Amino acid sequence: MSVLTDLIYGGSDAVIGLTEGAVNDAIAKYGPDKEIAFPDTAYFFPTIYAATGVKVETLGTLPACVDVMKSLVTHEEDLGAALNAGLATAVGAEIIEGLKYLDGAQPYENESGIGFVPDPIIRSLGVPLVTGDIPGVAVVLGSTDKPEEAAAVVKDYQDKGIMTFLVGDIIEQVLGAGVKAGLEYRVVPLGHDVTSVIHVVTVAVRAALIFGDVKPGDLAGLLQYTKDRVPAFVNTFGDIDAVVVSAGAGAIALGFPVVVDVDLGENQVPGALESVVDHTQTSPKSLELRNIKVKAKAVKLPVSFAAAFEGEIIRKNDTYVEFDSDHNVTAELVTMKAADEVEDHKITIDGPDIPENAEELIRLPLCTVVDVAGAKMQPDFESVIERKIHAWFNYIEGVMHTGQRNLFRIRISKEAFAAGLRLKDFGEVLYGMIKDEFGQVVDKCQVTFITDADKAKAFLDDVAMPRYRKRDDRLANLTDESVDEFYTCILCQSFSPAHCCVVTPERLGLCGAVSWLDAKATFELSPTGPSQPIPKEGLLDERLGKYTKVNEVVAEATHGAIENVTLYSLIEDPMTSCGCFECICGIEPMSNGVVIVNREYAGMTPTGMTFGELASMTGGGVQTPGFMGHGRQFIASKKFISAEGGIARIVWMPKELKDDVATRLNKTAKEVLGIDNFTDMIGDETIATEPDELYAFLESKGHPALTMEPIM
Ligand code: SF4
Ligand code: NI
Ligand code: CU1
Repeated sequence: MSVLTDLIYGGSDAVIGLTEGAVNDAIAKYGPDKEIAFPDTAYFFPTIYAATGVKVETLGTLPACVDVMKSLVTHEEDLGAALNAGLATAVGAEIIEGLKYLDGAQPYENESGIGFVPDPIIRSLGVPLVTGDIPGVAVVLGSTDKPEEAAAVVKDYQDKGIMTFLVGDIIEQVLGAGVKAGLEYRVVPLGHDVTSVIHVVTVAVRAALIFGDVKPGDLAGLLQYTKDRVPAFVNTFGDIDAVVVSAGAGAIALGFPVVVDVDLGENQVPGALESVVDHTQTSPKSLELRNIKVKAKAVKLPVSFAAAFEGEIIRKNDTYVEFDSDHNVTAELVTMKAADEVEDHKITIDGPDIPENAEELIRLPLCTVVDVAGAKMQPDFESVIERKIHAWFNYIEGVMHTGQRNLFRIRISKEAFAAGLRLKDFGEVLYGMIKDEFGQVVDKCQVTFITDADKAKAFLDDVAMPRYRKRDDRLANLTDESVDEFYTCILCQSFSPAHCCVVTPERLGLCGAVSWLDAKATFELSPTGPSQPIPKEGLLDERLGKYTKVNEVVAEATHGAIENVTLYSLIEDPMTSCGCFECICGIEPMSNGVVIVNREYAGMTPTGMTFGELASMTGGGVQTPGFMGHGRQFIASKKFISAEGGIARIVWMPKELKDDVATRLNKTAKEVLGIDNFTDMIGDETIATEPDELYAFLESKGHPALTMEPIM
C-alpha cells in the first residue's frame, strides 16, 4: 500500500471506531427513540441525507449509517476507493458532531468556534457568491509554529473577499496575530476538533440541496455539484495525522483541492493534494488549483478595502469622526451632467477637512456629490450608482456606513484615521469603483464633499431634495403597465442552474437586490450579461400575468427547464426560486391566506413550519405551487400574488417584517382594499403561532382573507 492510501484508511478506520463507540454510548444512555437534530436546518444530517436519502431524526437511525460508513471503506489500493473512505470519514464526523447537539446542547457556545451553520445563513450567502463578491471558500485547519505566516494567508483571503473557515488551534493563532474574525469579517472559526470541519462540508452539501435541486440520495449528482459549483479548497498547517488526511480525502472526493504545508514528496496528487512549504505561495497556489480569479482592486487606500469589511461595526467609542443626519446636514447624490460640466477624477473638499489630532469625537456635515457624464448614461442609472455608495464605503476597513440619500451615518474609526484614511480617499473610492463597475456608461466622474454647514444646507434644500422627489415620482409611476419590457436575471444560475428571475417594475428579484432599474442598468453595462430584456408581448392572461414572450425567454434562459411562468400567481406556474430569497410565502389553509416569513426569523409559524422548512419546499429553480420566494419590497406591491387576491391574503408575518413593511403595505391596502392600518389585522408571533389561535385573531379583526373564495 502507498503511504497515502495507508494513511487515509488508517484515519477512516479510526473515525469509524470513534463513531461506532459514540453512537453505542448515546443509544445506551438515551435509547434509540431519542430525537436528534442539528439546529435550524431542514436537511437533517445533511451529508447523510444528501448522499443516501436517509433522514436522521432519532439515534436509532445511526447504526445503519455506521454500516454504510464501513461499506465505503474497502481498503482497496486505488485512489478512487480511498476517496470513498474519505467520504466515510465525513459521515463519521457528521455523526460525532451531531451527537454534541443532543438534548438541545449548544456545544460551541463557550468555544471560540460557531459549529453548525444554520440554513438561513447559507441562503444569505447566495447573492454574494453568485456575484463573485465572495469568490471562494477556504478551509484552513491545523496548528502552526508560524502564526504570523498563517495570519498573512488568512488576511490575504480576507482581502480578496474569500470566506475562510478555521478549524483547530489555528483559530487562536490567527486571531492572536491580529486577524479580525466573525461572519461579518468572512473569517469564521468553526471549532477545535478536526471533526468540526464537517460544518463547512455540510454548507457545500446543503448548497447542492438548496440551490442545485440535487435530490437526496443522488451521491453522484451531489459530488458533481460540489466539484463544479462550490469554489472551496482546503489548507492544512502543521503535521498531518491519519484522521486529517482521511478528512482531506473526503474534501478531495467533493472536488476541493487540499494544500498542505508539509512536504509529501511523491505522495502528492497533482491538482488534488499538493505540498506548498512556502506560506507566501499557499494562497496563490490554492486559488490556482480551484481556478478562482480575483479581480484586481480598483482602489488603493492606507487601510484595507475589501468586501469582507462590509459588515464591520464601528462603535461610538472607537469613532474618530462621524457624519450623521441626527446631528448635521447630510446628503448623497449622484447626478448625470453634460460632458463639459464634469472634470474627470477631480476630487474637491468644499469646507473644512476632518481636523487632525482631535481629542473628542468630531461631528461634521457631509454632502457627497458625485457628478457623472457619459454618452450612454441615463438619468435612471443615477440611483443605481448612488445606492452602491453604501457598499463601497463599507468595504473600507474602519468605516461604517448606514442609510442613504439625506439620512445616513458614516463613522471613521480612530484606528483608520490614524492609519492615514482621509476624506479624499473616499473620493478615490467613489471614482475608482464607479469607473470599474459603471465604466460602460460613465466616461467622466468628479466628486465633491461639502462639509461647510451653510453650503451643505443649501445643497440639500435646493439640489438634493428636489432630485430625490423627482426620482420618487418617477418610481411611483413606474408600473408593469407603464414599461415596454421586463428583464431576466440569471445570476443565480451559477448555483441554481435552472433558475431565472423575471424582474418587473413592481416585482423585484427574489433576493431583494435587483430592481427593474438595476436589471436595466445591468443590461446596458453588459449587453450579453445576466439580464436580458423581455419585450412585453403576447399577453395570454392579464390576471395571472402570463405572456407568450415571457415564457419563451424564460424557457431559453433555463435551457428548457421552465416553459410556463406567471408573474402574479402563487398557484399557477409561479415564478421559480433559487434559494437566496429574502422571504418565503406559503399557504395557511385554515385562514385561507398566506404567511410570509423572512430569513432572519428563526421561530415557528402557523403553518407548522419554520422559515427553513418552508424554504426547503421550493428552490433549485423548480416551481412549487403554493410556495414562493420573493423580496421584502414585493410585499407592498399591488402585484403581490394579485392572481389570488393580492395583499388581502396576507394573514401572518414575523413582527419585525411586519413593522418593516408597514408604511408601504398600509398605503397599498388603503388604496386597493380601502382598509386603514391593514397591518393591525395581520398576525405575528406575539399574537399567534398556532393556526386556530391565528384564525380566532383574524376573525376578531374581520380580516378579508376569511371571506374570500378558497385559495386552492
Ligand atoms: Fe439571483 Fe434572481 Fe437576485 Fe438575479 S434577481 S441575483 S437571479 S435572486
Ligand atoms: Ni481554543
Ligand atoms: Cu438566488
